[in-house]
Amino acid sequence: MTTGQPERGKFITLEGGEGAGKTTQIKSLKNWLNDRNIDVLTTREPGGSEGAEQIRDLLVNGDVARWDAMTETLLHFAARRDHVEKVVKPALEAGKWVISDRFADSTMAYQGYGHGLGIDQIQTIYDTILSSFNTDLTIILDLETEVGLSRAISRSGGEDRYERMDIEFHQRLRQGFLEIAKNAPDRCCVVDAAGDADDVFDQIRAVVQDRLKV
Ligand code: Z5A
Repeated sequence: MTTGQPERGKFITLEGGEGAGKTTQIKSLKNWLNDRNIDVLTTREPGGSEGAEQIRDLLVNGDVARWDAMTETLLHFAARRDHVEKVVKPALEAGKWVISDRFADSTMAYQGYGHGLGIDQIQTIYDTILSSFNTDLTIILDLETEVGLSRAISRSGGEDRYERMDIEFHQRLRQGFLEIAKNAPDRCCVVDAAGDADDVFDQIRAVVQDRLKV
């Protein structure tokens, strides 16, 4: 007997430092999944829902020091709660696969490691806001900090609030992402993002095939 409910979709996130190539790779991954008859919603954080996009504006613009680490973390989680409840969960329940450009591992890396708030505080907030909800697969694009920053700045002109943070901050968050992957090997996979876009996509496709049995 069938219940008529579609099978829940998969939630994939791409993570990494500035200019790691997430946006570029998400386009290729969506096309590749569509070719396999998988319906895909692409989204991003901070943002992805109307309210979260408004909060994004507070986070990516303005003075580098405008928020302390805890306030910044709470703004990211407020945006995330709205995004998950209004966009991500309904799409997954409708059977779509959702690919998000950044998710909660960015908060752990940027605010937890980068700003030094620490793993335990971020995890406690995560558990309160999202309970057991998590990604099915998180791909972390790893790249030399300087290379990523120069890619990002050549595209955006260095206007973004986070791009203007100092190099040590960006180095801490790179190490943070590598530690996150080490602590959650079933959910996360690190991909070397130094090669050209096709080379990076070949690695991502292999991970998705292996982990999600596409
Ligand atoms: N943030 C946070 O602190 N806490 C959180 O919880 C969350 C986020 C969710 C959002 O900015 C900021 O919020 C983010 C962290 C913080 N920091 N910043 N900045 P965003 O979403 O606007 O920016 P981003 O996520 O860092 O994206 P990005 O800089 O646009 O990078 P990307 O999406 O990873 O890369 P891309 O756009 O695909 O590529 C960048 C350039 O490199 C572009 O010109 C490409 O053509 C080029 N590119 C891409 N791939 C390659 C390869 N393989 N070789 C050479 N060139 C390449």
